[in-house]
Amino acid sequence: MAPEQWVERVVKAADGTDPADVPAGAGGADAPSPDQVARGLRATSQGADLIQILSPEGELTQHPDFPVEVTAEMLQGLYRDMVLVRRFDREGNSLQRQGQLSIWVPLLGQEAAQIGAGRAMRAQDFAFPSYREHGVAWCRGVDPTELLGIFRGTDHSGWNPKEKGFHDYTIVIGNQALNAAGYAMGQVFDGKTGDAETGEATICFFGDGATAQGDIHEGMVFATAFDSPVVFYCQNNQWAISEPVEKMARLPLYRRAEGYGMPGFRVDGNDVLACLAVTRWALDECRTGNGPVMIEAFTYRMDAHTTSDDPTRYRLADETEHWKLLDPIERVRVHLVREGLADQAFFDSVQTEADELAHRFRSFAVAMEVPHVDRIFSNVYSAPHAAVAAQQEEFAEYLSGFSEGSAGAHAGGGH
Ligand SMILES: Cc1ncc(C[n+]2csc(CCOP(=O)(O)OP(=O)(O)O)c2C)c(N)n1
Ligand SMILES: [Mg+2]
Repeated sequence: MAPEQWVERVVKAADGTDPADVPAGAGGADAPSPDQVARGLRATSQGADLIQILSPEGELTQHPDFPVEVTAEMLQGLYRDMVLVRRFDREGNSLQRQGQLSIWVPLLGQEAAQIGAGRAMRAQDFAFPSYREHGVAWCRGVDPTELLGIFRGTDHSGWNPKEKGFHDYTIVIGNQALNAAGYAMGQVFDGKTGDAETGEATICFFGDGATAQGDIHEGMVFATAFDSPVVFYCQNNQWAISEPVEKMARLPLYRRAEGYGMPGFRVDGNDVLACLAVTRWALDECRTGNGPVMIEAFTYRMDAHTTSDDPTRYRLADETEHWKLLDPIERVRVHLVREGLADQAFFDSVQTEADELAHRFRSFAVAMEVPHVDRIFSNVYSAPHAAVAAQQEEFAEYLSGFSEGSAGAHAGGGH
């Protein structure tokens, strides 16, 4: 079938009309062009299938399929989480600009998507992040200062993944889907699922761009084949560096779930309550043995991809301005104020706490010491290895070629 015919068929079918009943060429003068249809099919708009509980105006409505008990204390907690996470995220950006970090990966705009999912997890669950999940790290009890080693270039990690139920950051796009699928298969083999209270679940975080990677496909195939307890949580922030999601996906990403044989949902990624309710449901499905599940959190990356990126080169400011009106923190604040669930003293105390956290984050960063150059070779294998020893020797020789002083114990820094 020629592409134009296929497109025409889809338009008719979307109308509810049986394509067989439509005479060829009966589109009429108002019929959209093939190009318009292709654009309309793509994954850009929020769509009627978006699950939302707290609107951008701060109005709360329960969703029939994902009821969630909402208390003032809970909303205050989620607000505090998001404000604190945003505050140290902004500090990370500033530290990089001032030469204290090699790079920073901002989460601005994705606070609700991350805090909602992070707070839905139970202690026994395990998360596999990409590199932007500072909000999930926060929920897992990773101190923000523990994130700094990777971005200052002094460490490969900074926390104990096993202790936190939070894996190391993964820079290789999509790779964590394989780790997550494998880990979740292990949970099945070890009989860790089945109990609604004590059962374990895994959650895998990845971006819209990552869905184009083979690793995500393979992870989903294995997870469904082994009925594994893994939630595939895609933060569709609509950009993969400079590549817009509509270039690589014709349909909303969550609809791919059906092809693998698992349920898929599209949640308003700027609505912390919706993210919490849907992820909690999905994790519970997994822990009781009904996994896997896919969630697409539809959100927006409000800052650059990383501090190495300049988004003004490829997207218009009015797009970002539009998304500012959908700010994930503001809608919670508006709701708290309007419903009288928090007073000014509460907001002031969160602000003070945020400033203190930023100060602690900054002080920690600037005081970090450059590790001894030998450290890069020390954790490759648990036992000495001839190849690593040879590389270490070669590197030492290379460094000794520099002038006195620069090849000393602290060479290799340079922020
Ligand atoms: C296998 C692989 N290919 C390419 C890259 C370079 N890269 C880094 S981030 C990125 C875009 C990822 O976009 P998305 O999955 O939407 O996540 P986001 O950064 O938006 O959170 C790419 C292509 C990489 N890190 N790994
Ligand atoms: Mg993206």
